[in-house]
Amino acid sequence: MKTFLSLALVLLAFVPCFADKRPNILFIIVDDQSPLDLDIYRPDSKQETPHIDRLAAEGMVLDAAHHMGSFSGAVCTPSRHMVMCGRTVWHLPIAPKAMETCPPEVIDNVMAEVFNRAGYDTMRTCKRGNSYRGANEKFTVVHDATKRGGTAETGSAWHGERVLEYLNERSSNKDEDPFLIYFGFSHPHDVRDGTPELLAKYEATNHTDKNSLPKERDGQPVLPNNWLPAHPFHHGHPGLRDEVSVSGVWENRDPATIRNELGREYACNEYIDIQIGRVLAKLEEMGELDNTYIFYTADHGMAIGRHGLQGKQNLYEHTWKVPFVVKGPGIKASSRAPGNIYLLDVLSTMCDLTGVDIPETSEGISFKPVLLGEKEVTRDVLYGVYNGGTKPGMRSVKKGDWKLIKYDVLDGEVRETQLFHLGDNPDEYLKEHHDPAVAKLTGVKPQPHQVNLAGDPKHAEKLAEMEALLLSEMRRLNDPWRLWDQPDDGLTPPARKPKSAKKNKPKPKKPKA
Ligand SMILES: [Ca+2]
Ligand SMILES: [Ca+2]
Repeated sequence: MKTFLSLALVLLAFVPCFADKRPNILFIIVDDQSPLDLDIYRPDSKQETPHIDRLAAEGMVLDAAHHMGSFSGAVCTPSRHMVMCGRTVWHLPIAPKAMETCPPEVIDNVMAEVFNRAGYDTMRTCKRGNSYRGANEKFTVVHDATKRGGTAETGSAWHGERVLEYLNERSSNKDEDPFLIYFGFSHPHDVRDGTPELLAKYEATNHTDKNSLPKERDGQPVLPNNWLPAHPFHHGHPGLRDEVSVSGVWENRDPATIRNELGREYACNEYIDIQIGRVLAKLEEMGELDNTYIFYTADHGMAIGRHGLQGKQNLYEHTWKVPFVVKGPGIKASSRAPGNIYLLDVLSTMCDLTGVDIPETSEGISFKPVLLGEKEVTRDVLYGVYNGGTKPGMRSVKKGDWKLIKYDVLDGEVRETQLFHLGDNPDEYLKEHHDPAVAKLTGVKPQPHQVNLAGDPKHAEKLAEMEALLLSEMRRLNDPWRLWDQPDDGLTPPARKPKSAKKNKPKPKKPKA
């Protein structure tokens, strides 16, 4: 009897009272979406996403959320690793020098593992591939499949259904544990096959004929204001899939192709938004909506015609930045802050918001103080890299309104420096945007000062300051490369792995007997 009583007392001590029920987390991540497609970042966008707008109206929009970059053409892969483990780009378990820069215990401290240990129920649905498989498998319930079709079963509704199923099951089981749901989508990554109704709304077609151009129609999204018919110099990754072989775009950058492709993207975005709406309605019905932190983001941005580029392998704002919205307890409605965050800060922030210990392997900085309105930013300086093509690749650094991008590619053939004042030139206009033929198509005539300022003697001091800042970030973050005009720091860059190394490896000759 005595044992029974003490057991009952122990049990009672662990029954959570409703008042301090721990908050749930719904983490929504889409694949390949520029923040500039969305109304919340570009109010004149034709894009309609009422449920994302609702999250923004009831929560906070971050204006300077970035991914740290990639050493691979598949930018998704490092980006999704950073989300899962909170490590900086060169310290990831798949980084070129991971043996020296990443401890093996990272896998025991990835998002799902941390929250499983903390007593959360964890569930995930997302695309398959170009991801952190070991970390994905840690979710207790996993429904991964790549769904980029134009029907409910083959498109984004499939991911929505998995979350609804999971929530329905929890309701019928009266499961009271807090949950972490990783609600990932496969779209708007190409192929951007929208549903017929939404394609019709944005007047786009699922264009498949490489030998013709799609029709340009009035109701399509307009040409992006920083559109160019071609990038002014080679981006440094010859044969890059996203720039040459995406179905519907290929190497075309003409207005008809770009407007149609944006229409397709918008159709996919709105279909995602509909799924988000269904899940929000379910959470509301369950009485969980107000006790859930809801994150909305993408793994990286996307060019689709901006600066003459199509893919995700560049460091202009349209691609380096990600959309980022958070709604939840304590976050002021319709609030906004720059944040200066990276996707790799998500894990630390989730822990901080829910009172879970931040794992030591996470290098992210919690932006909870930003969400609660106590701070505007978590850091002053942001660093970015694209290094998936020829080496050392592209680097960027941003501080306040100033941003530097450098290109050192194609064995020294391209060595370029761009300096932008983002306050004066947020769309990063180059001199090519001033070409009357371009301005006629975009309807945008940039101001004379809206150019790359790197060659302007008036800004020589600022340029030197930003160059020094970039070098110090590269050193601080263990970037294993240096650019042509930087000291080599005695580094031995990682050995190049030619793309053909795996696929076309010649069969070893049989040793002669
Ligand atoms: Ca992606
Ligand atoms: Ca449970």
